[in-house]
Amino acid sequence: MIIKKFVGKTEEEAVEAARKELGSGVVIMNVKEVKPKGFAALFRSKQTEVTVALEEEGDIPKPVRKETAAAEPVNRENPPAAAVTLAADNSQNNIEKRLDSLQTLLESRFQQDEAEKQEQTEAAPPVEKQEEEPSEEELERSKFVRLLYNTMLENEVDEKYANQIIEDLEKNKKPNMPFDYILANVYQKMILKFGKADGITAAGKGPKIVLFMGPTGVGKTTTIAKLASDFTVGEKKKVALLTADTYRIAAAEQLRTYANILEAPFRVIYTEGDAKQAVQDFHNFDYIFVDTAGHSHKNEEQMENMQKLFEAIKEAGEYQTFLVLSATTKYRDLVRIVSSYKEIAEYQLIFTKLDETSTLGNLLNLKLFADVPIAYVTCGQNVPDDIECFNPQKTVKQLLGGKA
Ligand SMILES: Nc1nc2c(ncn2[C@@H]2O[C@H](COP(=O)(O)OP(=O)(O)O)[C@@H](O)[C@H]2O)c(=O)[nH]1
Ligand SMILES: [Mg+2]
Repeated sequence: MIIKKFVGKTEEEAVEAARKELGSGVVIMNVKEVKPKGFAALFRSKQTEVTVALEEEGDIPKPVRKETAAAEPVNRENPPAAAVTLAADNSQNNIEKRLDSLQTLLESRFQQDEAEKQEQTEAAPPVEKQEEEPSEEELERSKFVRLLYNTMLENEVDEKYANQIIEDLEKNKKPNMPFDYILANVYQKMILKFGKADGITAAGKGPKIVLFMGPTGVGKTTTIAKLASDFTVGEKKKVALLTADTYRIAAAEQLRTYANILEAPFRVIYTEGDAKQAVQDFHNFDYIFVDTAGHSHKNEEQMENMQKLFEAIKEAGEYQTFLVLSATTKYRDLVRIVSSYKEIAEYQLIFTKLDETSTLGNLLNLKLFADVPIAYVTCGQNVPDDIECFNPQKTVKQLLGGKA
């Protein structure tokens, strides 16, 4: 694995520089703002430093790469999105920095576990020594891997996926693998597994119709309000809001209230004809967000109605679909929900209520089970603030025991 830092005026600029040099297969490991130090701080504004990794055959950095790295010119005065190559001999140090406090945190937990075990063994009778015992270092290493595995399980990553990640690691295992390298490897694999979502994108021509579906009470309407606010106030786009949730009067009123605040047009759609008409009427808008009734995925009639509505909208224009799920729902139920909605349309995921759970394993489980990317996450009831684009780096850190 190659790990390198790139600095640019913006995150995009730094990532672009990384892609240019290492190709599109790079995985973003960490993003942080860097302030120039000392005298330079007077003349240079803040920059963004992106740490990327690229997996290679054979993996562990070879001395050859160290030479190449050292030979690379680095303009220290003014690095223009420049690659600051990390020499292999101090990589341990750098990975530590890269994963912020994660490494330190894991190590302290590791030592804590060790101390507890020590107490237990002191009380236990001595075990007979076996021949060909693995070295002390190797034992420590497998304990470290075990700790990563257990941390994933504690965060409710499904055993099947946690096993896959560890098996992947074992395949690339080399003797004397440093702890940091193991950690970076697992971290990178998990980020890769999450992949990248497009989120809501602009239409080629005409409005982009964005449909939101999902079970009752997960936060569809609230999420639509957050996104609509972001697009109208933040990006100055024209957004129309429609609701097909005619099961509860209060549901339509809830979206109408948000529409009024945002000064966005609002309409209730009862039939497929209404949906087509609305798309025509708002043809000069940038986006049309459509709220739907949350109903049980077990109710076939309701699912059929939803399917008909979606068919009508698909014919009416360019569209995207999002399935809204709550991070607090049980894994088994989530599995059933994602499967039943797959019959209606292809979708990206939005996870709500991250603030109401301390374990995010379901995000990874569902991504891998449904093989669909996560676009947004919400973490509170406040409109419009409590929503963000899904950040795999942040989530993976949490899944490996880092702070939220
Ligand atoms: N804690 C928390 N509550 C949320 C979040 N998103 C929505 N809610 C709340 O969940 C409840 C149901 O939301 P609503 O948007 O009406 O859900 P819908 O039935 O799917 O449209 C409301 O009380 C929302 O304020 C979130 O990210 N965190
Ligand atoms: Mg609703």
